[in-house]
Amino acid sequence: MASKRGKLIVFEGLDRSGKSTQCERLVTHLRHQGQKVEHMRFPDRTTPIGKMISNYLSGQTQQEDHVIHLLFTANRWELAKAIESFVKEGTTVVVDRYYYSGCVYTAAKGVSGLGLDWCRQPEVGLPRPDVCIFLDIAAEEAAKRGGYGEERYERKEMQDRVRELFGELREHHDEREDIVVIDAGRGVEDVEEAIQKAAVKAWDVVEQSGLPLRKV
Ligand code: 2DT
Ligand code: MG
Repeated sequence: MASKRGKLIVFEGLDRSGKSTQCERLVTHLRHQGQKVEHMRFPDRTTPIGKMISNYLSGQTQQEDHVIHLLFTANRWELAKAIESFVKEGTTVVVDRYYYSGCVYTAAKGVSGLGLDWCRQPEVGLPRPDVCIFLDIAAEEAAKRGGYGEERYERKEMQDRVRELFGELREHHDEREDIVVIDAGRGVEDVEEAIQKAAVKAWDVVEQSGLPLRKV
């Protein structure tokens, strides 16, 4: 019998929506169940491209808007093969942010010609998540959780626009984005429970259908 493949699970949401906390909790939960799990995050600031992105986000360097968009995308492409290999060998990959952030954060800048559709093109062909868990919270609520940091994009107006665009991505491209919305304005345990349910559901679909890992 062919061994079961791993799953690709992505977390998305605004800054301070609880992504990192919930990613860690899900990883721990799955490992306790005896599953092999790899935890990744984008941007992955450890690669040479990731370092350029990190310097841009901290304000140390400037980048033209198309250029930084493509660097974020390239940062995913550098790890695409690794993700595919993990999934193939039976390891589940849990990812903190992915191409959805890539599309909406660039589009939220409002630069002419840099809409959601343009932004999504260079992502086409990346490993496609089995489920994207979107932690939904209003920007005001998120800001109450210790406030925003110093990085580029961590401003209320930008966050409001990002949330609207996540909504557009879901509504207009429902069938290709695999997004499940979770109300993240609740307590940590309630959110965690909702996430586990969503993960199990996506899981069952993959197991029962024998669906291979697809491409964006
Ligand atoms: P973190 O705060 O999660 O480190 O993210 N971003 C992220 C983009 O603009 N494009 C992308 O492709 C990704 C993955 C979101 C740092 C910031 O980078 C933004 C917040
Ligand atoms: Mg941040």
